[in-house]
This record gives sequence, structure tokens and C-alpha cells, in this order.
Amino acid sequence: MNTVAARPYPYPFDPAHTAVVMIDMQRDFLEPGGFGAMLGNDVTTLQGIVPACARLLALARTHGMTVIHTQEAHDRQLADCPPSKRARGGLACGIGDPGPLGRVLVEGEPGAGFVPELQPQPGDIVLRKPGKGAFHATGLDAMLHARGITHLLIGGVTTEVCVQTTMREANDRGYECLLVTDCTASYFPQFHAAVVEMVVAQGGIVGWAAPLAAVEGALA
Ligand code: C5J
Repeated sequence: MNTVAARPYPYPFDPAHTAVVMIDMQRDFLEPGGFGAMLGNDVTTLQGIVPACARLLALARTHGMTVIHTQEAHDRQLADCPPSKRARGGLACGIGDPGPLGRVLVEGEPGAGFVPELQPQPGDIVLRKPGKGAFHATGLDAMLHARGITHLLIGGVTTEVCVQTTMREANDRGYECLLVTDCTASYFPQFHAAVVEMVVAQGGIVGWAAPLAAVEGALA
């Protein structure tokens, strides 16, 4: 067992039963011309976490943890995109439409791909998901059970949307989750800070939170 100095109290985990879940580090959310930018966000607010995410992924691979990259992207017919999701925001260029990074949030398009620094490596798992939560309409739960995974170290974007939704879904399914606070970011820094507090409040009602240095310290 390794133990992370975390909030609200120490987080014990066994790397053999732990997965790093890196949420949606895609060009569509981090680069100009993608879905995040179409929604009016300043995408540079997310770019600062990329080096820390790369370190977390490297650490996971070194210690034999399962690595999962999620990807919010729809099938090419948009059969898995609820009309309500497509209509939300009334965008001139929205989900499925051709944009500077290809069709917005569609599998196989440049925007759906991961940023260059965080490309999946051999042995990593890539999980396409149509929703905000990584458990919705995917095989993630079965995949984790099959590998004996009980603990999740979670990073990615955005803190209050896909990251928080996934962490809550995982918590309800019995996974012990740690939010790696400097490996996740929001277009709205105040939302990021609020999520960290929400997670650890009430005795860790959703799980634990700690910076990457604390995870590195636990594995040193
Ligand atoms: C959003 C995500 N923000 N990955 N997706 O729409 O958080």
C-alpha cells in the first residue's frame, strides 16, 4: 500500500489496483477553434496543466497502473448525441458541424484527438464517451472490474464538468477516488476551486484531493 498525503485525510492505494483516468485532454477543449472555444471560453486557462498531466501519466506507467484516456466525442452519425446536447448554446458551429479542427466533438476528427504531449502510449486504454460522465453509455465499469481496479486517480478537463461528473459516478459505484488537483483545470478558476472543496467536504463525501507532488511522494 502507498499513502498520499491528501485532503480530507490520507489516501491509501495499491498501484496494482489503481487506474489513472485522464479526462478529455483533447484539442477540442484545449486549442483555439475547438468546442471549448466555440462556447466562448479562453482555452489557454486549461493549457497550464499539460506538463503535470504528462508527469502523472508517466508515473502511472512506471508503477504499473492502468492508464485510461477518456475522449468526449460522438459517432460520425451523431447517433449517440442527444438532440438536447447538440442544441444547447445555440452555436453557429456546434457539435457535428465542420470547424477549424474538423467536425466538432466527432470521433476521428482532429479536434477529438488528444493534445500532442498526452498521446496514448501502447498499453493505455482510450475510452470514447458520448456524455460528460465517463460511466454513462460506456463499458468503463466492466473494464475496471475485469482488471480488479478499485482506486482511481483522476485528472483532466474540465474540473466541474466531465471530471466532477465522472468522479461522482465513480464514487457512487464504490471506487475510491483521488482528484489530482493540479492535473485538472476549468475555464473558470473559481469553479475549479469550488469543486476541490466540494469533493473533500463532509469527510470526503466524493473522495480525496491532493496535488501531484503528494502522489509522487507516496510512490517515491
Ligand atoms: C465539457 C468536458 N466541458 N470534458 N466537457 O463540455 O468537461
